[in-house]
Amino acid sequence: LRFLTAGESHGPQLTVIIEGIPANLYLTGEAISKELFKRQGGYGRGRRMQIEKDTVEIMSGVRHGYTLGSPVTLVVTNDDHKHWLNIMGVAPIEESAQANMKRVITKPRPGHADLVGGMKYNHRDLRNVLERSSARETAARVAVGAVCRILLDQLDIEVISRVKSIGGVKDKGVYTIDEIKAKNDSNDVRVVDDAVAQQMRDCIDEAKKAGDSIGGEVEVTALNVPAGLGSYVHYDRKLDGRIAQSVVSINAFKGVSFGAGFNMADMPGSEVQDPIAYNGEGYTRLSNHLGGFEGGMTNGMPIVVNAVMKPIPTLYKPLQSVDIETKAVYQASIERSDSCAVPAASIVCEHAVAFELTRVILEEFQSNYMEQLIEQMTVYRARVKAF
Ligand code: EPS
Repeated sequence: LRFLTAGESHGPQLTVIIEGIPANLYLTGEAISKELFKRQGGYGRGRRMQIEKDTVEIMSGVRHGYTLGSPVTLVVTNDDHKHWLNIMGVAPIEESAQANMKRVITKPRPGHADLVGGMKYNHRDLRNVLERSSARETAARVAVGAVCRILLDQLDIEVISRVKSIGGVKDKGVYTIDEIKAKNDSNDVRVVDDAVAQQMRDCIDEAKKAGDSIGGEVEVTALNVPAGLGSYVHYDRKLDGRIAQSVVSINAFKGVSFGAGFNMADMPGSEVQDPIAYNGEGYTRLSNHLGGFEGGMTNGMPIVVNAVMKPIPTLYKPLQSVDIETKAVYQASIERSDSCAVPAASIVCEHAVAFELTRVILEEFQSNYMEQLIEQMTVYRARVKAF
């Protein structure tokens, strides 16, 4: 399974090609769009999300509702593009027109890809960098993950997410899977505890008033994943490593951990390792500090991924930078931004994990068509249970 995304933030559309989805998976644009809609929401998003109504059009690989086994092409239109027709035009422009080109960016934002991207690709207009480095691309990643979630659903594997902290306000509760499932979509910060949710909204309001932005921590859980996905035999087959790469590649994500994560540094080994037990349903662990991984392989327990998002670098509050034309120091000021995108980012993270799980499953099982994959998975699950 592999995918490519293309598209600039204010260009006409985002395009995704996914190659490797088995034939005979029931797939509709509406089901994918449902996930995109979740990503658009969340308290603290800026005005751009009021312009966009992200919906997916399937352009290839599906006939009469079922995948063909051929590449699936998805398109998400950028509704905002109509305001950027000249600025983001594809056709060459006259030199005289270039001089009048609006919204040329020569002032890089600290923390964004602007300056280094300009150096690397020799762009004097930093818009050429930020149009692609924008988190708009995460809509395409969610579209890919949504297809994967629909496939995983056929294998009774579920991926859920929640927000654990925003701007230092933490939901410290320890919840069962059912509690998380019942509550994670019930409020606009995607937090289980409603009282904490209100404190988070207040914190986002304060940041917005101060022209600042805030980050946070999200948790993704994958349920009913069979033991033995990934491998201990080589570094690039360790599934936790692959998930970590995928998660940290999401815009503004700076850290990832599994299960008890960084707390493990302070715990004795006897408290960290999860004791093994056997019940009629197969092998289990008496705790899940390791977040579902042993030796880079799934161990059959829920996969628990924690991830940290830094505050968005586009700030209303001035921060020092340097104009690349004049080299003069200036205080940046910006027109439009999200003050907090952590709730939306939890959706992106969930879909990044769904993609990596699907990818490894399609590597490990014969999967030309869904019936074959389901059959293979059923046999494998029975074998692992009886081991
Ligand atoms: C983003 C800036 C804002 C966000 C955007 C990411 O967009 P704009 O530059 O148009 O104001 O809304 O996020 C999305 C478009 C999205 O779909 O999430 C940035 O600079 O990264």
